[in-house]
Amino acid sequence: MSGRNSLAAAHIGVGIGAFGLASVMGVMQALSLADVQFPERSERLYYISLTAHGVLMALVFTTFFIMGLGYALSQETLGRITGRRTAWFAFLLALVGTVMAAQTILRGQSTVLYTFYPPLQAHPLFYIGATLLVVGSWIWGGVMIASFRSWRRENPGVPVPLPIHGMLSTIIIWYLATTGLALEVVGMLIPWSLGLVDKVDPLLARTYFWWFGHPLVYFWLLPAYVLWYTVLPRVAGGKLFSDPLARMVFILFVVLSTPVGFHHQFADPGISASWKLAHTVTTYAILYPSFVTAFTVIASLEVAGRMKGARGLFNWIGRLPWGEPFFAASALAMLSFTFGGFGGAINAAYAMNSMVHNTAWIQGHFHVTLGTTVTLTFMGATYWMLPRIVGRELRFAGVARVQPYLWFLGVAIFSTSYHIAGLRGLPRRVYSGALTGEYGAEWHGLTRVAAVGAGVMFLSAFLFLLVVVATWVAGRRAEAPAFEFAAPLRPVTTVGVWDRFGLWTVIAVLLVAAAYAYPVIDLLSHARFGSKGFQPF
Ligand code: HEM
Ligand SMILES: [Cu+2]
Repeated sequence: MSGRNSLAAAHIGVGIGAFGLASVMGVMQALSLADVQFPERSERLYYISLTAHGVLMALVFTTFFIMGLGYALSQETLGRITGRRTAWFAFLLALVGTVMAAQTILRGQSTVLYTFYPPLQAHPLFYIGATLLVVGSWIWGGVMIASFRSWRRENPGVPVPLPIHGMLSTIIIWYLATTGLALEVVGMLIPWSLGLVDKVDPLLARTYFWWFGHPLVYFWLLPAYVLWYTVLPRVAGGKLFSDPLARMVFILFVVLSTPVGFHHQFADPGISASWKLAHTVTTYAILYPSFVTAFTVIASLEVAGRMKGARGLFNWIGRLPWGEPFFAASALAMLSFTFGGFGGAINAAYAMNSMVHNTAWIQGHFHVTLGTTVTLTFMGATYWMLPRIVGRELRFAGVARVQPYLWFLGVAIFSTSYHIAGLRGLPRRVYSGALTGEYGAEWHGLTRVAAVGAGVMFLSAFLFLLVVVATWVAGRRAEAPAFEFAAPLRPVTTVGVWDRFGLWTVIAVLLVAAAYAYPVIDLLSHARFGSKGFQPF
């Protein structure tokens, strides 16, 4: 592989490879839940698979894809990647870490699910491998920042290109988030798994995990927003409705995405109700930048429809390029997000949360959000980007046109079923929907319907991989099309307050400290909650 976008191509290739492997596991899990017999079906295999699926999808696919996207955007908008050798070193580090962690999962030594809560204990190489993946991503962030600074020296007084504004925001969020993860993994789990300390405090570990776990959501989501703001209006034939609003949105995420973690810990004892309330307030605050995004992106699409001659109130929708794979994927991703956001607001409300906590509703929810809003956008972006980074024409373009619709249909069946089954009490993370005997009858039919949805998703995943692999190895070589970004209706010409990353980072750090310092100090003074390791198998 050579060429100016080979870094991007390598990262995206690894990400999509992880996605492909994990898709096979996903469909197997759905069959198991529906009690469809297949060879080797067992509880043990279920949890190994569930851990591998969660880690490969949520951590490996997303992180590699986002790193690759970042490099492509840096190359194409700043005209450089400063520190290519370092970037390749980081790639290898992340890859070695991933393989290290994955092999301990597949051997059955790290069945800790993707949340790795103690007292579940993994093999030390699982934690060390995950750490290497994160360290690799930190170096990626460093290379991106170095590229930006080098560009800034040559272009003083010019507003940072919007795609890079979004990526830099993503990187700041990632550094804030992974600080919590490092405290948990390096400070607690690695020494504990090596036997250097005898006990860990599960509640403290969970608190660190969710310090990481919610901003993780914005680490996934912001790159999708970058694509919606900067590429989608262009593909739709229109203009970005407002550039400053987009910058404000990215910065609001930098400021607000971390101090919200307790909304995942409503059911945990040992954290006071007032701290849970404080994190609930910030959680509802962070809905606001997503509402602004919905407004701005939809307004941009309306501009596109009107530029193509639409006059009526709604007929601009029909003028949009629904047969274009990137457009269709992103539009369906946004539609899913209206449902996902609705579910998220329910999860974030203390009383309603207790109704859905740890039920199948949760897997219904995150396959709509992460599994569709983010994933489908990345799939569409792959169709858009691949010819531009490997210099080959898209193969099976007709398949690429229907594949996003198929995914949307599959998830609609899959997630609706699990949402309802969850409301009827089906727990999350069980290997059989029939385990509870007669009571299980209330949801058993739903797990079967969900398995049909999983089959449709799997078919769609397969078609996606088919297009990607065929393009990569057998696409007709062609001049790589340029990366074209949407022009704003009114361009921003000066460096404004939303470009002051240093200032916003300081505010974000202060808010993280306000949200976590007291609860963490409180937990650290309760060493009696220590727990010995628990090996499930
Ligand atoms: C072919 C498509 C997919 C199918 C059929 C599928 C199916 C499933 C099933 C049945 C579960 C088990 C739920 C449980 O027992 O609690 C699950 C869990 C999960 N899935 Fe998927 N999934 C797919 C794609 C994705 C994608 C694209 C993502 C994210 C990018 C994703 C992320 C996750 C995560 C994070 C978990 C939770 C793991 C855990 O509980 O530790 N899945 N999936
Ligand atoms: Cu959250």
